[in-house]
Amino acid sequence: MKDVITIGEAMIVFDPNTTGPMKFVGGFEKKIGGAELNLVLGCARLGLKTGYISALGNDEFGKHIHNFARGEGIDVSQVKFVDGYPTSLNFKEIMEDGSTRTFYYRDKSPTLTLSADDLDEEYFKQAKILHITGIYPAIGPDHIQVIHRAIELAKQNNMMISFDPNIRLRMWSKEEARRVLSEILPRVDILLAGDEEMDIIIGESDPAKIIEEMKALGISFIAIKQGDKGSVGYWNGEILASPPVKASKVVDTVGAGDGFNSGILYGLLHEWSLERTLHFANTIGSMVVSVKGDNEGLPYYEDVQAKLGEVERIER
Ligand code: KDG
Repeated sequence: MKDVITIGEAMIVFDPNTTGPMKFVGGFEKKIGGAELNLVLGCARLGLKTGYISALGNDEFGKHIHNFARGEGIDVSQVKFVDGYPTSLNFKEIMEDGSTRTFYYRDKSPTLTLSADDLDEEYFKQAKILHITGIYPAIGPDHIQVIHRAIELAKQNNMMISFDPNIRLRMWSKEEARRVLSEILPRVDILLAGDEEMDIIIGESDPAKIIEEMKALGISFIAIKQGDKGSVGYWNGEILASPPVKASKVVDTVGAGDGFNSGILYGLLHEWSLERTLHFANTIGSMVVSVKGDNEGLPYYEDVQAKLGEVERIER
C-alpha cells in the first residue's frame, strides 16, 4: 500500500553557479526538479511509501531523473519513456537574497503523450493519498482531463485528494489559472496553498476568510502557506496560526512549499494534532530554503527531529 501517489512532470534544473541576472551567469549545475516529484521525494525521505505517474523523454536526462527517483525509493513503475519528446528543462536565476526566477523549456513536454486512459485503476486501489497540482493542467490543454480522471479514480477508491495550486504564471495567465483551478477546488480533501495563490483563484488572501470559503466547499484539511510569516491551518473544527521557523540562512526558496506539503501529509497520515503537523511542515520549509537546489534540502525524518531538538545531532 502506498501512502502518497502523484501525477506530474519532472525536469532537469540548471542551477546557476553564481547569483545574479541569468544573462551574466557563465555556468550551471545539472540538477532535478518538478513540484510533484519534489513532493513525493520529501514524503519518501520522511519514510512514507510513494509513487510517481509521469512521462519522461527517452533520453539521457529522462534516464537520469528516472534513476534518481528510483534511488530515492519512489515507485516509478507508472513512469513511461517516450520518443520524440525531450525531457523538459528549467534554468534558474538566483539573486543574492535567495529570490529566484525560472526559465522553462518545456513546450514539448513528454507528458503531452499521457492521456486519461493511461491511468491504471489498480494503482489507485493501493494508495491512500493522491496529490495533484496546478502545474500539471498548465502544461497542455488536455492535461486537465487526466487530472479529472485521476480524481475520479481516487474517489472511487476512497483515497484522499491533496491539492497545491502551485500557480506558475510563466505557464498560463491568472485568468486561465483561476478558471481551471476553481473547478478542482470543490473536489479536493486537503488544500495546501499559498495566500497569494488563493488571491488569484478566489480573490482573497486573508487566511481566515480563505478557510471560511474552502470549508464551505467541503474541504476538510486546509493549510495556507504565508512564506516567512508561517502558516495557518484548519482541521477538525480547529483553526490555528503556526509561527515561522527561522531558516539558518535563505539561499534558495524553490521547493520550500513542496517540503512543507510533505510535512503536512506526514502529520495527517500519522494523525498528529494540527499544531504539531503545521510546526513540522514549517520546520521542513525552513530547512529546504537553506540549501541550494529544488529538493536537495528536503530532510530525512531524523534531520527534522534534530532541527526540532528532539534528538541530539552528533557531529563527529
Ligand atoms: O515547486 C518547485 C518546482 O516548481 C520546481 O522544482 C520545478 O518549476 C518547477 C515546476 O514547474 O515544477
